[in-house]
Amino acid sequence: MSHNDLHQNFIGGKWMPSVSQASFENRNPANTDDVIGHFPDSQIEDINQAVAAATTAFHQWRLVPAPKRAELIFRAAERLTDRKADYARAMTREMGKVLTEAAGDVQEAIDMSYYMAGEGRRQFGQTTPAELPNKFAMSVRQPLGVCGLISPWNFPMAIPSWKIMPALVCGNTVVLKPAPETPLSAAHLVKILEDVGVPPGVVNMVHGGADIGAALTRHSGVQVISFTGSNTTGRLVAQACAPDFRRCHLEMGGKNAIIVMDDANLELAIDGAVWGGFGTSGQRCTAASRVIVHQKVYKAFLEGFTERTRRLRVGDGQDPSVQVGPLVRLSQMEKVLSYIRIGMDEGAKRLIGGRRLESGAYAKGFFVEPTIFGDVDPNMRIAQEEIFGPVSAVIPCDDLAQAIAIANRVSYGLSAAIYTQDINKAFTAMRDLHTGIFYVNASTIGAEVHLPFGGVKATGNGHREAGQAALDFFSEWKSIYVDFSGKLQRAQIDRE
Ligand code: UN1
Repeated sequence: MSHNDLHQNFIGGKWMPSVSQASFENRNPANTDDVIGHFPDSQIEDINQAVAAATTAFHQWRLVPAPKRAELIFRAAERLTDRKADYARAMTREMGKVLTEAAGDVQEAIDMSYYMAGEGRRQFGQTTPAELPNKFAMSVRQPLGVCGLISPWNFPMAIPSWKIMPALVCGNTVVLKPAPETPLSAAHLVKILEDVGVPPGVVNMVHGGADIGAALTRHSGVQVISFTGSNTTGRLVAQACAPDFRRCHLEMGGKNAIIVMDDANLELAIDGAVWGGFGTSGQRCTAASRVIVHQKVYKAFLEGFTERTRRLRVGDGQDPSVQVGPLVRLSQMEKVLSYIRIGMDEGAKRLIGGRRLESGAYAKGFFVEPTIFGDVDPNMRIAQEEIFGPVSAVIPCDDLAQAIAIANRVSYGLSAAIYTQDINKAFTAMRDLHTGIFYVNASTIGAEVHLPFGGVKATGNGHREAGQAALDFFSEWKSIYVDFSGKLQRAQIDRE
């Protein structure tokens, strides 16, 4: 292993190995012979050190004026912009998503950084008349302390930025535990924050697996946890935070539906189903894994959808002509292939795809053909469970009411879309779909950073990230009363 291959944790402003001295490999999912580097396989002691550093740094950082904190974030946005192309290439190599999408992921981090830099001068509270004379009332945002941030592999730089930037601008310090599949992209973001002068201990990063993520969630020095990942892990995070009432944000699965009505612009709907279903190889929480199609256009839609999918180029995302990259790791590919078998066993009609690609250039990667199932019954497992791969389940419907009922009959509620030319149908669906995000004549993916991101039901626990909602999550309100009457005034009691 060459020295350059060996990456480190970032604790208290220093790059250092794990106390364990152990490391794990990061390999390219398009070609597993390609070793990207070795990252610390950290232990609880590393987490303890990072939390201690973040706790110390908090005493000063919380007193830095928010506009000054924001200036550092602004500079981070500028540097990310300068290095966007390099970071995108590195991300494609470790995560697999195609280059244009990796660049989009970096762009999302840039957008979030500029947005939160602006929020440095906009942490508005309320000022309001008090009910008693010569008394003043206002509310201010206060930081919470040390934030434990656990980020997934599917948006390796964007999602860490969604968590870090609002946490910092509000005056918190952070310990980031990035997904072990994509540690390099997280390290790039953290390095930028170091380079622009974020003080030591304000941002810390500890690499490793689920065990140290769990240690972070249990640490009594961590005031708040923000987690994006699976429902199984999310439940453990909530349980770890419950005993001492720590605030936790959970962003978990989705089973997002596109509804295609009989008056839809069918070409546009097909574009949306292809992009939403197979973009990022279906590895988005927001992926369109179900398409509910009015029976009047069902046949035409399926023909067009299948035809367009047949033309998708699968391969190494570093090749600019490729549209669908590999899955992130072996177990993810096996999970997707097992769902494809489940779909066939359940009697869904496989219209295209369904196999692993493993010959020639595909031999060393985790490639699965974009797969469409038709005539899917809404109760089938492939229509109910999150697959997180390039598998689309097409379900016929008779009318809007039935489409909405089918769309809602899943345990998740992240994103949904409708394709229609009828404004009445669009607004009815907008009102009645149980999701946190909704699109009209656009696919289920592509949320922008200045709006709240998150979902209802088993997708989340009522919090949102991004948008102004992120400030609400990463700060605590303090209501302040200043009595300048010079005498005892009793609220609710002194009425004259
Ligand atoms: C995710 O899949 O976890 O809306 C995030 C989108 C992206 C973010 C997805 N902007 O598809």
